[in-house]
Amino acid sequence: MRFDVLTLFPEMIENIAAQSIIGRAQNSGVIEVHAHNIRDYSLDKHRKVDDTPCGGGKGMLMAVPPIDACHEAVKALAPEMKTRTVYMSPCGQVLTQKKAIELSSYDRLIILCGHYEGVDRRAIDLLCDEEISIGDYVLTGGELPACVLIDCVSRMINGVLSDGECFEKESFMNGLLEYPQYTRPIEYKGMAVPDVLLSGDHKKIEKWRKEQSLEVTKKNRPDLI
Ligand code: 4FL
Repeated sequence: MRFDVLTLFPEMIENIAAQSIIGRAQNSGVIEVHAHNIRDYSLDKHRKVDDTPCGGGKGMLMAVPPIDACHEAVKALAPEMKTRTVYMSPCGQVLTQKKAIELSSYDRLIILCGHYEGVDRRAIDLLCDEEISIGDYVLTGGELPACVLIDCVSRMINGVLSDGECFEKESFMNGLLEYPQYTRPIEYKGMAVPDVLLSGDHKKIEKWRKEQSLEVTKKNRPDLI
């Protein structure tokens, strides 16, 4: 799968995507992450990309023409790929595991990141298929949300996770939060690993984990029950 990020801060994307499992997946060729600087598509001699809001108000908005030109150039890099274009925004639908699985079925995601006070609405209406939020808070820009989306979608793609990193039992895959996990030492600062996990009784362990999942979900996320 290919990701193309349209941003004013391409290094933020490149640096994060070069690390850990996403970095490894890029090196092995299962995914590609490309960041494109919208400023390179400014037609202004001072490379200006923003302007004041029509109707007045604080701050600056990203203008349509550089975003449109950047998107056009990026689309042409892989015109045959099945592509979805998304805008990262607190006004979008909140990202879920289900949405990540759905987006992983595309060959390519083009992700638009806003900065300043946002972007001219026409850029979204003209270029984007949907708007995605990563939660009910505002950040300084869409770059960290874009990295969250890339991470979350990538790990649903075959070949990104190893067997040991398998995701079938983790939080959200069954609609509940994950049960608590322990490793050695068996006791630390007076805190013991629950006996049942040392019992070797796989039926009992399975049952305990199900109960714990339900317990932690009731306590922290009753909305998921
Ligand atoms: C995007 C916040 C997606 C939450 C500022 C610019 C944001 C965001 N989800 N804040 N974009």
